[in-house]
Amino acid sequence: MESTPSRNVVALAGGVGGAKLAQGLARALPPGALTVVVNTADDFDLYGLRICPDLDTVLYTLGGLADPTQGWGIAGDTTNTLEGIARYGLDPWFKLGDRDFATHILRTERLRSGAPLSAIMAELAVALGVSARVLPMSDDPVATIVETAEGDLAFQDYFVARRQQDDVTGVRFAEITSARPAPGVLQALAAAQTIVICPSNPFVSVAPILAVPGLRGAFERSAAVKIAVSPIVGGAAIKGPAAKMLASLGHRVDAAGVAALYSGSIDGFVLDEQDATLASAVESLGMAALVTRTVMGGPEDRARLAGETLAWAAGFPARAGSAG
Ligand code: FO1
Repeated sequence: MESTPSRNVVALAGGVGGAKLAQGLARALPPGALTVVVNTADDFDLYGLRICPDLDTVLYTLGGLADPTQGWGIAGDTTNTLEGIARYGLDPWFKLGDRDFATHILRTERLRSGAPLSAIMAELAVALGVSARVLPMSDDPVATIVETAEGDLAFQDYFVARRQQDDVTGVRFAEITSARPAPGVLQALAAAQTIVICPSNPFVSVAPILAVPGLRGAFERSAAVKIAVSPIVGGAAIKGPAAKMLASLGHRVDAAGVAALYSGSIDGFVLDEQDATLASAVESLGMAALVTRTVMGGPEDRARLAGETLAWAAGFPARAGSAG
């Protein structure tokens, strides 16, 4: 895929859709141009280990290791450890593969020795041959709490154990007020010519990133052209509970409903060709609309969407103070 003129690009990502577009951006851009800022509010502790699903999904996808069917975990991984855990009578509800366990074991050991999460992820990225910069939104632990009629649920309890069946009445982020942006995040936003909000869940993947104190301000002050890619196609989420959350939280359940959440913060919104008739509704929110194929297949297709998005962004007028 041909490199685009954009030099510094920041992607805000969480979940499988975010990882896929991040991979496309990494392929479409020259080496060193991409920084991916990843949601860490899904992180949790299990079996004494620190699990960082979104960071690992981005890392494995960029490293070409991700399971192509699930989008998370490592392709071809075995489950001997979980089977061993099940023999002790525990329900292995969160599917951790054996090789994936290695990541959690080493990360946890390094965290206990006092290393910050951002430094650990940089080490893992080098080991996996990932050249894009993958930054956690924060080195400080933050936890998404999903508010439902059944009460407050820890994120992975809602997402995996209860299969996203509960109606979500609210979302909040525990410990967010004391979280600081990870080293490099604010600088990357300030230096970016383009910021891409990946097709990630706006409530539980993108919102926690922007809720880290100082991060939304840096995003809004950045002279970068800001583009979001819709995670909703034909009124349904490509993966996960985004559509159900839009409905239960009182928003319109389509790509324009997502665009409205970003209204006032972004310059452009990319929506799928199935949703072409929504382009004028998106434009009436005060942003430009690009209609293209957003449902991503393999790595080439991800690079195609990334290339189209970057080329479109490069055509927006430069802002005052822009480094680009
Ligand atoms: N998602 C599931 O739906 N079921 C799982 O058992 C599961 C295990 C898992 C293990 C490691 C990992 O990095 C991700 C995993 N995910 C699983 C995905 C994860 O829960 C979600 O993608 C994110 O937290 C949502 O952004």
